[in-house]
Amino acid sequence: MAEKVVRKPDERAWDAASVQMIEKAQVDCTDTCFNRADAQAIGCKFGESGVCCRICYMGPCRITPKTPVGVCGADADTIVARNYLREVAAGTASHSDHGRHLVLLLKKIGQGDGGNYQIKDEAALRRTARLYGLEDVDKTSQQVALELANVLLGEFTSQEDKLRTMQLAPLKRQAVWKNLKIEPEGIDRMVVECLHRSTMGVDHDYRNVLMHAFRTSLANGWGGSRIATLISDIVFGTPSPMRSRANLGVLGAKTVNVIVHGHEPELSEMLVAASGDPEIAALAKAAGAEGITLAGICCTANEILIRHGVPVAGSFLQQELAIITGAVEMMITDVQCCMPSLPKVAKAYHTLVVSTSDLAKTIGAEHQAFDHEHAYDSAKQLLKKAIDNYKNRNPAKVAIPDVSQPLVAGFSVEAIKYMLGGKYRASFRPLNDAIMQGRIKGLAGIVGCNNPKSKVDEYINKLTAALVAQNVLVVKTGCAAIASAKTGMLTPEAALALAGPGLKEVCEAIGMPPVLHMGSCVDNTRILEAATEVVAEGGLGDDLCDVPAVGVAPEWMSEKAISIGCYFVASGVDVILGHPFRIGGSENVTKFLNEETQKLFGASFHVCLDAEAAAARIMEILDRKREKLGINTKAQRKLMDMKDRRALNV
Ligand code: XCC
Ligand code: SF4
Repeated sequence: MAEKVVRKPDERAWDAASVQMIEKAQVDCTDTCFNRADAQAIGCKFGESGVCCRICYMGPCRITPKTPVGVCGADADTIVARNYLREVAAGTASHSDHGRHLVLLLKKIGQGDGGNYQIKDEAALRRTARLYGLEDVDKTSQQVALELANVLLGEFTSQEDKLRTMQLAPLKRQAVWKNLKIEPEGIDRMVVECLHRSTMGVDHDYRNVLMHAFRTSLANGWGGSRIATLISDIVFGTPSPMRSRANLGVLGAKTVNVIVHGHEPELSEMLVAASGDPEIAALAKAAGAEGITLAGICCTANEILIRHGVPVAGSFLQQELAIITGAVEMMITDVQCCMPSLPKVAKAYHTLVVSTSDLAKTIGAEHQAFDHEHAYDSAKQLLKKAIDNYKNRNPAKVAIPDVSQPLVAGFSVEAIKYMLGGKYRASFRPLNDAIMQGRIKGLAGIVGCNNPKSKVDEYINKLTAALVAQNVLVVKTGCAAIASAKTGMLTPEAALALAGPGLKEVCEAIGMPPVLHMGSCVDNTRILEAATEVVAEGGLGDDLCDVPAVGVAPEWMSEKAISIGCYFVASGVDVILGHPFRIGGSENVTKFLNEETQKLFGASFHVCLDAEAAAARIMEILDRKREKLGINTKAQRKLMDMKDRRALNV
C-alpha cells in the first residue's frame, strides 16, 4: 500500500501568512483541509479516472479490464462523458443561479421594491438595456431596470428561443456555434437537459454528450455568468482600479474583525455600507475595540475589493486559516466554496460562523437568513452581533500574521478602455497595436481556485512571473487573482520590475500594471468581453480563436472551473489545466477534449502539470496565433530578442 505522506507547513503554501497559520493549527490541534487532504491522499482510482458510474441502481458499476462495460452495457467512453457532463451542469448551475438572484434583485428595484438597493451605475443600466435591444429613451431608470430584468429572466426560462446574450459574441463565433448546433436555449433548460441526457439509458454517444457539455457551458459564460456581471455592475457599480491590501495581516489586532465569504455580492455590499455607519463605529468603541475591520475571502472578497477597495483576508484555502488567527469575531457565509468544516474550526476559537442563504446551511453555523427587504438593518444586526463577540476573543489564542501586500484591482473592461484610450476616446486600439507590434506577445487569463493537493499558489505565481517576463499581459480573476495580490504582483511597481521590456514599455506609457485583477469568477466573462473588444477593434482577426490569448486554470478544484474551461474552449480560447479532468479512463473522451475540439472550436484543453511546462505551451500557442495573423515578422522577432536579451543582461 502506498505510504501516507504528511507534508510540512512550508510545503503546503507559498505565502508566509498561510504557513504560519498551518503551523498554528498544528499547535492548536485544529483540523484543516491541509491535513485532511493528506488523509484522503490515496484516492479512488476509479473515481479519479471517471469510470465509476452510480447513475442507476443496477450499479454502481466500474470499468476494469475484466469488466469493460457496466450492467447496462455502458462503456468507459459513455460513463466518463456522462460524469463530465454532470460536472459541467453543476458548475453552470452555480454561476447561473448566482446570476438569477441578481436578476430577481434588479426586478425588485424595477418594481420599486428594492429596499436599500438602487441602481448605482445608470449608464451601465442603459448601455446593457441597449445591448439587449431595449429602447431606453424617455424611460426612467426604474422602468428600464424592470424591462431589462424581464428580458434577462427569459434567458433562464426560454424553451425555444436561443440565448440573446450570445449575440454579444463576435459574429463569426456565433456562426461556429450555429453550425455545430450548440447555441443554447434557456439556461435552466440546458442544465435540466444535462441531467436528462446523463440518466440511465439516454445519451450514450460520448461526442454527443460532450457537445451538450459545451452548449451548457456557453449558457454559463455567455449567459448566467455574463448576466451576473452585468447586473452587479448596474446595481453595485462598474469597477475601476483602486488600491487595497491582501492577506491575513489585514485583520486588526484591536478591531472587531468580520469576514465575508462566499460569492453573491448582495449581502456583502450592505455590510460594506453598514460597517461605515457611525452607530456601528460607536458600538465597536464602546466594546473596547478601535473599530470594525471588514475583509473578504474567496469571490465575495473580489466583489467588494473591486468596487470598494475592501481588503482581502485571503483566498479559498485561507478560510479556515483566517479563523485560526483567533482574531475573527464573525465569518459570514453565503453560497459556494464555504467549507462545511468552518463551524468545527471555529469551535476552538471564539468565531461565530453565520450562514445567510437559505440554500446553504451548515450544521454548527448559526443561520440568519438575509432579509433583502431590510438589507441594511440586517447587515447592521450582524455587525452588532460581531461586536458583541469581541469580548470573547481569547488573547492567548490570537496570532495574526504580520503579512499583507498592497494591490491595485478593479479592471473592468470599461476601466481598461479608459485606461488605454483616455476618457474621451476610450478604446482598445493601443492594446491591439501593442500586440500587433509584438511589444505584447498576447494575453493570458489566469483564473480559478487553489487545491490543497498542491502547494497553494506556487503554480499560479510561478506561471504569472514567467509570462509577464515574456511580455504576456496577464488578466486575472478568482482565487488566482488573490494569489497574485498576496505576492505584491498587483502593484504596478512590483509587477513592472518583472515585466519583459516590451510589456513594460506599454504598461509604463499607459500607466497600467502588467497583471490586471478583473474580479470574481463570474467575472471571467469580462475576459471574454475584453477579447471580444480586441476582435472588434480590428487587426487581430475576426474571431476569438484568432486572438493571441489563452486561459489557464492552474490549481482548480471546483466544478465551476470545469464549466468555465468549457466555455473558454467553445469560445475559441485554448485552456491550460494544471491537472487533468477525471476523464483518464476514456482515451476517446480525452482525445476529444484535448485534440478534436481544435477542429470544432479552434481551441482545446491542454494539461500541463507544472508552471514551466505551462509557460512553454502558452508561448507556443501565442506564437502560433501570431504566425497565423502574420504579425510575427522576422524583424519584429529579432527586435524582441535583442530587447529581451538586453533586459536580461546577456
Ligand atoms: Fe471558489 Fe470563487 Fe475557485 Fe476561488 S476561484 S475556489 S470557485 S472562490 Ni472562483
Ligand atoms: Fe451501471 Fe449502467 Fe447503471 Fe451506470 S447506468 S450504474 S453503468 S447499469
